[in-house]
Amino acid sequence: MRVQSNSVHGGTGPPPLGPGPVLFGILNVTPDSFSDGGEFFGAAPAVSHAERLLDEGAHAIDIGGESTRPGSDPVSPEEEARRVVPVVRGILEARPGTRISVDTYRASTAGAALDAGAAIINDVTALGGDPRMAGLVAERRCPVVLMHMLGEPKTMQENPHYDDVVREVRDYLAAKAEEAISAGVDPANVILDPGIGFGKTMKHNLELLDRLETLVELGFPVLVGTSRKGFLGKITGSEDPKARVFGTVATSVMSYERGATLFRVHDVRANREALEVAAAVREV
Ligand code: HH2
Repeated sequence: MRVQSNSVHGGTGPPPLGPGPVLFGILNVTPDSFSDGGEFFGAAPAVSHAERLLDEGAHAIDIGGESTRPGSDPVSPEEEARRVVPVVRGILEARPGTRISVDTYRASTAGAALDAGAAIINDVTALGGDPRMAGLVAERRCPVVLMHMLGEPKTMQENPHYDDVVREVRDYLAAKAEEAISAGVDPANVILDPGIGFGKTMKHNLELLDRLETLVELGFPVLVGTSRKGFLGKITGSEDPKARVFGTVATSVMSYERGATLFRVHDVRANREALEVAAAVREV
């Protein structure tokens, strides 16, 4: 079977939820992202990489103009929009109808990207980074990813502490979903994300993955972003992020088993094929 195909390439509209797993291909237009910084910096290389991700089977492209790797510094809002908006336009010119998500916590960047044709906002601050963001996504009626993060990227990996990471992340996401809905966001447009690696030790990441059902039970679609992240390298010994594809695939499949339906990945083909197999098994 093919991983779902309906409702995904429409460009705009409701969240890309399929009968099967949905893949967001990662496109970082930054000089400093942890695994691919500088590679797709500039509109032309970024657009051709997006085309490659689509050819590999991505259902949406998630464009980020600011690295959120541990220790990273923010860029100015103007610089972020300058990086992202031409890439949104370029992808839609090359592949009209592509579903584009923009990884930003700034309403100005989000608004400019939506004007250029983006369809989804991926906010790693769960609408907490900019007081205008909730109103914007409510008004534009677009799907929004609400991600959990403890602290901020500059310092988030300095000794993160939880009494019960799964309970605290679940309570945080439930509260953020409620806040978004109170601000006018359609509940059907809310997607939740545990924020793997964002203010979490390896044990925290593993506990969240192991008990992902607890987040799925909140009743919103769950997106998981483990792709090439450091905790995988700690387990397998793969220091080069690009060599962490097998570990990433393992987490995608087990997250799917626990009810996640959206996967933010660099290596689209590997994750797509593994998830197609997992979906076929489920359908037997
Ligand atoms: N992870 C990263 C960035 N954005 N968004 C969501 N919703 N979930 C994630 O897990 C997530 C995210 C970090 O990965 P990457 O984009 O590859 O690196 P960088 O932040 O260095 O650009």
